[in-house]
Amino acid sequence: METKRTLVIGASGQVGTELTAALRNQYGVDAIIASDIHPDEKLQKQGPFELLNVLDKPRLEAIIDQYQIDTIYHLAALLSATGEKNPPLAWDLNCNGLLNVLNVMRDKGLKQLFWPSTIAVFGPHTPREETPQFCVMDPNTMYGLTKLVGERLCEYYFEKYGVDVRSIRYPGLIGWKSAPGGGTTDYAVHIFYAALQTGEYTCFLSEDTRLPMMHMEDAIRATIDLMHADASRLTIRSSYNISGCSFTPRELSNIIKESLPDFVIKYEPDYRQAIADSWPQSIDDNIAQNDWDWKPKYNTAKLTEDMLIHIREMLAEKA
Ligand code: AKB
Repeated sequence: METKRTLVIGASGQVGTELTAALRNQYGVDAIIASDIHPDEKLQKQGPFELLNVLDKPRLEAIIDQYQIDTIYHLAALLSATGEKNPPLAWDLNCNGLLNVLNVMRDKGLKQLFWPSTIAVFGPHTPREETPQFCVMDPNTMYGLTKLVGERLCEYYFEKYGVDVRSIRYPGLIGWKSAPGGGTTDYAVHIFYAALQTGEYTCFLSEDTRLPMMHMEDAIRATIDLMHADASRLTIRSSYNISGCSFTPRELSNIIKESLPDFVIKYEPDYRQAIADSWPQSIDDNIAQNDWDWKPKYNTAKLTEDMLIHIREMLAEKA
């Protein structure tokens, strides 16, 4: 029997770095082909790595043929803040990149695709608390609207062509192993480094901006569990709501202050405030709980403790 392998597109990003490592632990290094638009020395040393711009369909097809790929995790995207700086690129990468992957999945008969959506698919007329799976969706960022288009494409390719695509609406993701980039929720990672390194942080969102968040370990587990879930139980082929915890910058900084009493936070909201104000504050994930037994492990206090422990260790090792 031929060995089939998995391709991670966007493997150097915040999710890609941790997901690639988790998949390699589970399936072995050679079974997971990492790819990214930029060279990545660390990933290149760890195992198979290919340079790939997902907009280059012939190159995508060549990699799939070369490694006998049957499963793809397609993570490459422009996020909310960078998407507002370059809307045409966000459209091109997020929509045409996904279309390339979906067409290749269909035409080559590949087995499974994971593609992440986001809480940014919701908008100002969405119910903001305990946002349900199905409700008004009127995203007003280029990122949000490309992800909503993506969700509809995923469901269409599942219904029409039988592509086994699975997806999660990630909230803000918080981890210490990889850096976020270009998101509105990134403050919730930067704040920990600042608290430990300088003892002060200037937040680009206002103190009472409540957003749904999740520890990266929960997000990676959710992703892999959804890919392993029995297809007959899955009722959503657009993208699943999932919930971790929700907090405001003030609440997070108060928990940090319990460990670092001298920590000082200031607030200077910028253009990202309007983006955050259009998003939910908390998420109802009942369908994910029922369909594939989703349950988060981290609440805000546990997440804070874990971030402080690991970032303190990392900084000490570098010193
Ligand atoms: C962002 O802030 O853009 C992302 C997201 C919520 O999808 N972290």
